[in-house]
Amino acid sequence: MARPKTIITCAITGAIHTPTMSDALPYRAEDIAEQAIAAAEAGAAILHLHARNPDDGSISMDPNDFGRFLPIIKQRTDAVINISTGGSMQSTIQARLAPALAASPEMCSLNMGSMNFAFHPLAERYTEWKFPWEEDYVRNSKNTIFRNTFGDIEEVARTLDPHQVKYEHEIYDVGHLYNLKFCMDQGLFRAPIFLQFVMGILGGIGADIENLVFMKRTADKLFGDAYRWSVLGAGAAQMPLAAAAAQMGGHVRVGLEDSLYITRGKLAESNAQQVTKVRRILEELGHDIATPDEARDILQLKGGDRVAF
Ligand code: KMH
Ligand code: ZN
Repeated sequence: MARPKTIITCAITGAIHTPTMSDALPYRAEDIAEQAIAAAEAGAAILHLHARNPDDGSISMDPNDFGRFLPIIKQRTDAVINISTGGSMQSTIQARLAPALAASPEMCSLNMGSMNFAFHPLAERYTEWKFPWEEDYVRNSKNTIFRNTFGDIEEVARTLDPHQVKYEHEIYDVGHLYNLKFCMDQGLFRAPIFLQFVMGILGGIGADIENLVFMKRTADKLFGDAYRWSVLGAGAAQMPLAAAAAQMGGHVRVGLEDSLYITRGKLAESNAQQVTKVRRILEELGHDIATPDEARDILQLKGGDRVAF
């Protein structure tokens, strides 16, 4: 039997890192589009996207800011577009949903539990900041709760139900798998579900292989063959966990949202550089990389012609 192909997702800019931390982090629409297109050309089948304010790189939940890059990416690649509903931790779930509701993409992220989601230790690395919002934003993560109640999750599922979006369920800890199982039993999601094990965020599970095996075993127990899965390791865990995940039969996620580095101590020049690296590692290990259409098939997506951008 042919070995299943490995899907590479690339998360282009996210909502954790700030412009001071890397000149490569894109925040203007044209830069987000260029980096997304280059990541797709390098082998990413799925592009996980956030928008930012073009003037200062702060987080934007404005559907118009997404609208400035989505059509460009669609015209120049066949990649699957995945829109974040994580957004800014201060926003309501309705505001976080608005970009996905406007764009009706093939995929959206959906965070599966409320948690501490902290990156304040990063602030100690910088003495000067490019933009005034950045330092407070990073330091305040010490005291913010990333809210994703059962009510919030249900609101996303019910609002987007007519759009037939496939979710990238963000699983930051083992308990989130049980939250998802409860929601599955309520009939909120269609199989196959797609899990993204997010490992190494301060507030979530640590990024090591024992934990990955535990997460996968728990998912097997709860979902049987009704799920597909991928891993993202935050920071230095990015490439090692991607290699481990692929060997365990999973898919992988890279991108500047999750790590600004290409190797220990060296900033990545672009998202495409990380995609190229992970692709090389996986191909060396004998894995074949999924095209966007193969990813659509594996995840049973509605198709790139059924989006609203
Ligand atoms: N905004 C972060 C707290 C996602 O894309 O869904 C988490 C996040 C994940 O954005
Ligand atoms: Zn994200």
